[in-house]
Amino acid sequence: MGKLEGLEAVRKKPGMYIGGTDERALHHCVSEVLDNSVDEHLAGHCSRIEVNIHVDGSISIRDNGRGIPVDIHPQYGIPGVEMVLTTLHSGGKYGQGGYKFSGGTHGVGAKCVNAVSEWFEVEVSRGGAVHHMKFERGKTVKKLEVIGKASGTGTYITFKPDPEIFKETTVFVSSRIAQRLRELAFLNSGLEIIFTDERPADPKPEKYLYKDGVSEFVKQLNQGKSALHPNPVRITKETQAQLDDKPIEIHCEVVLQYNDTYNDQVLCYTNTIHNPDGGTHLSGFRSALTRAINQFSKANNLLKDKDPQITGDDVREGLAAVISIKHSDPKFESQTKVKLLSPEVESIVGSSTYEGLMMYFETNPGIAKRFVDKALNAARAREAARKARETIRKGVLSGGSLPGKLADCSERDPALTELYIVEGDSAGGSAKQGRDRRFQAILPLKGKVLNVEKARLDKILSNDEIRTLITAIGAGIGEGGDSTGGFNPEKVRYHKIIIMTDADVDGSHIRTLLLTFLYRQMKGLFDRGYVYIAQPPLYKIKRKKREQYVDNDDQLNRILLELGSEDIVLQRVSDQYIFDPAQIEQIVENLAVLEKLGGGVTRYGASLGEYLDQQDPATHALPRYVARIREGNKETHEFLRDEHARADFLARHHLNADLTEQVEPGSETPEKKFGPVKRITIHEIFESTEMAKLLNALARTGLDVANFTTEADKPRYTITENAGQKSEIKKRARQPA
Ligand code: 0RA
Repeated sequence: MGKLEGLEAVRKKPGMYIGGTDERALHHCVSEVLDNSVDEHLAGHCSRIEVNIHVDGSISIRDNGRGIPVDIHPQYGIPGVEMVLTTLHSGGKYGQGGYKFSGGTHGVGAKCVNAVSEWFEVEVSRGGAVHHMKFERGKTVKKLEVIGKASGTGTYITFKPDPEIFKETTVFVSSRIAQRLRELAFLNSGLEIIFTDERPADPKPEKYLYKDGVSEFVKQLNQGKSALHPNPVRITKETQAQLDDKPIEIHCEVVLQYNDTYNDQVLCYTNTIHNPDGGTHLSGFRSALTRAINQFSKANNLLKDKDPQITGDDVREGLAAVISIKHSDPKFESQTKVKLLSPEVESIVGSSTYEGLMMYFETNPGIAKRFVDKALNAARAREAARKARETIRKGVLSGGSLPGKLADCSERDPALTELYIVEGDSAGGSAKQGRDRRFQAILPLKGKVLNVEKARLDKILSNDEIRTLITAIGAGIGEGGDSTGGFNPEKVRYHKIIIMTDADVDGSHIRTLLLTFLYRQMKGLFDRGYVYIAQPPLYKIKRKKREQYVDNDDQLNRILLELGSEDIVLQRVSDQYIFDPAQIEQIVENLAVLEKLGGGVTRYGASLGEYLDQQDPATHALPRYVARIREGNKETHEFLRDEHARADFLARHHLNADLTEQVEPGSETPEKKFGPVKRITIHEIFESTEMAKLLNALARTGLDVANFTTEADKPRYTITENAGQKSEIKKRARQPA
């Protein structure tokens, strides 16, 4: 019997397994679990994925795939799901899940996430039963157990990232997750993805489902721009090949549509993983596109003698495209999969793109001619831009004078200096007054900066504001580095370039335009981390002599709490104990968080007060589930301590364990024919762990929330404000149901 390696290694070196401990890595965890569900879809077994962010910051991913195997592994004697989630033993029986295409992380992903989770819960519906397991920091705390009957199959995973690992943040960013889910829905046509962020007061589920997948993706890339032709061109091909005597399978899908801008946007994916640095699929596509357009223009005599040669850059102007390949054994440059290396892909994507395009051109010659015209236009403009850039470079680099509007600093070492780009002359004036002229330079820009997405380089370079900016930064523009006259980061005159626009809509527009320009023409600034955005404080709080600037709402709340508890005396009646201001602050803050988490209970119509009364005096745990029973307009609730209580409840009511809403069998029997049916839903209160922790923290500060309801008439605490007004607290205020 082989030895199984545990997950300690993942906790010790999270960087090696999940790529770090920052916000990116945090979201990467969601992708890892998600990828497994998507693999199930790619294998033809899953049509729906649901993702929910809960109020306590945990997240659930539910799919209707086959479910992780639960049978006992013959060699290791533990259930498949436990192997899959707790041991680094990859390959073998459950290693690849029998997938033809997979992100390649399969079998490593979910277990790493388990390792870095404060808790991790899995429910597998398989073979007619719902199985449950729970882990904490990668260790099994509840063995696999059947907790009810299943109506179908699937996997339901919930985890809460461990703050001991993710020290920077454990807060999921909704937009980030939504974007990835949307992307996945585009890349997997027919896969339905439902996303709900339950943290806002009124959560709204979002549904992503695209019948035409990648084509809809490209149409979306072109949203807000005018397309050169109504329908995207779509090319697909499925190939079998031999690689080192092993059969491999490659599917490729290429979709493109031109728009009226001058930039290109080509997104590359391998097995639904984004490859931001492209690779062999991208290079195959690019050369095929150039070849096809040149071939068509030659065959139809569309080039005049004085016309320049059409290059790859020219055919990419205004191009929106998505390349999505599925590969049974892809090779990437690194663990992060930013670039595809598999050499065989280049010719496969290249030849299918070329053949597909030539066929399309044959049947749509009018559109093909538009492609050629667009490319020719670009070629002519390229010439003009080259000349304009040359002039600028001469101005900037041959000691040309700095723009008059720039209030430069005296320090000459770029590492020590800052350039503030401000909006308009008036802001420029006050910035000049407030600056330290030794190392802070000010550049006021007038009005709207040109939208560089909508203009060609020659036009961009004729704009005064842009020229001023280029000269002030002093390092040229464009690709290719110094030798070819491109942007040279070594020549940048300030290592902090700070965009300081007004805090209004115009300001944010100008900031976007500036960032776009810098990104398009001086990308090296971003690679080196030289670009900053100044964020003025949101509020100023004044009280008596104190004055303070506040950056965000969290900070504002904290300060308001502090100020609010300053002149208050809170006294416990039983022993006359007087809480100190820091304690009051702590109590108020804990109560505020408790109320927020309480949304996880009240959203199901149950009362938070009654829920908190259920705290187990011995273990301090709060119930994990609530059953909501509705019969006509009558509604009752039953709190269920754990999955056993839930299993009992389900058995008592003859219900399945994996359906969200069901009618109690028998409640619609002939005898009761005319009465209303009993609809029952069971909800997991993911916030229970956090709420129990808060109750304990409150108890430690001396505020015993648990036994509030006894001796209801006697005051337990008194509050005296500085004005001498006294109030009494008897019972905990009830949350309206
Ligand atoms: C191992 C083997 C099989 C499926 C899975 C894992 C699996 C993992 C996850 C994670 C989230 N959702 C999932 N769905 C499936 C193959 C199962 C079979 O052959 O029946």
